[in-house]
Amino acid sequence: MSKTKKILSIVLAVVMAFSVFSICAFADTDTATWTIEVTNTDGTPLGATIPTGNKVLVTVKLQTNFYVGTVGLPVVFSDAFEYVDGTVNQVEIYGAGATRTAFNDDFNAGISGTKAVYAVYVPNSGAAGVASPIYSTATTVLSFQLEAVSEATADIYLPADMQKTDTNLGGRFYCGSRATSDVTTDENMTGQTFVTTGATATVVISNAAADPILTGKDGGVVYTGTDNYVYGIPVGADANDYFEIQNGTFTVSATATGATLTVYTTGGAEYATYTVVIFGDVDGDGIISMDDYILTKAAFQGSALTGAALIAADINGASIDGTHTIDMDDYIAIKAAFQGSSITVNPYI
Ligand SMILES: [Ca+2]
Ligand SMILES: [Ca+2]
Repeated sequence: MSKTKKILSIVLAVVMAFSVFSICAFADTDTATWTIEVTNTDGTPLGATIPTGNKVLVTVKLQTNFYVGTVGLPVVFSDAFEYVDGTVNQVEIYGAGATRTAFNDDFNAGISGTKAVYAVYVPNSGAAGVASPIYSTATTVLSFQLEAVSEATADIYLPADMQKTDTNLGGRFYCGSRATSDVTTDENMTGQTFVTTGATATVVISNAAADPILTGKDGGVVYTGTDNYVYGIPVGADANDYFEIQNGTFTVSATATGATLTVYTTGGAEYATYTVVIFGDVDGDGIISMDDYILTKAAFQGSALTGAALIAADINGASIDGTHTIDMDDYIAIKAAFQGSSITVNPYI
């Protein structure tokens, strides 16, 4: 038994103890309203379809007007999704340290074609001064990520038929309500009406893999033209840190002029290559040294530089796709750089 599941077992035992008392004490008719939202992992809206391999963020919200008690929350989803390990965020309903939470990332809801996760929240009634909160606006209780793994029209939902009621005492889906904020008082968990309007989200997953999209960050620039280049990376930095990708992966052979950044699709096929340009590193060894100065000065005096080396030597160029002219200022800047001053990582801004 995993540590997580042991904790879950302990919490569930506490839940059961609560429920035995509450069945006898209350016949409450409070209503608990639940919603599920599914977005991109950065919170932006999903497109009409998502490609396999993409991840989505599932956010479960509770909206009630009562003092919240013990909560049990099974979230069922199509087996076209897989839970992404380590992404769960259980909000501490009663505040830090006053909520005992457990999360089973491999819960079996017994529904064909589905997987499920199960989150439990129990007030730590031993904590002095802890008050049960009133939820009067939609409040996030749970979030986690799922990865789309196969083509499907896939639902993510709270299963209404798993609701705990007086006639379904084994139901896993419940939300306790208390008469007061005192978490040591009995709570009702079985007489509620659960409103799950908006508690089913449907996502269309397509096998047509979306094209990889490489973008720069922290100054990194992606130039796509007749020749593809990436630049804006400081000398000595890790080029991987200056780019990010959607719908694929990338590798960089080195942080050096002439090195190759290769983009792959989610399926692993090579999609595009870019040549790295580090301004001032003309010979492509990843540092700026006397050799770069000599090459640049020679180019000024008539020898030829081409491609990434020419671009890297043109420290004062106007644009990457313009004409690159090597002049005195270029090799003076390179000389100054290896003598200790800094060199521009991007002359075009
Ligand atoms: Ca060099
Ligand atoms: Ca120049």
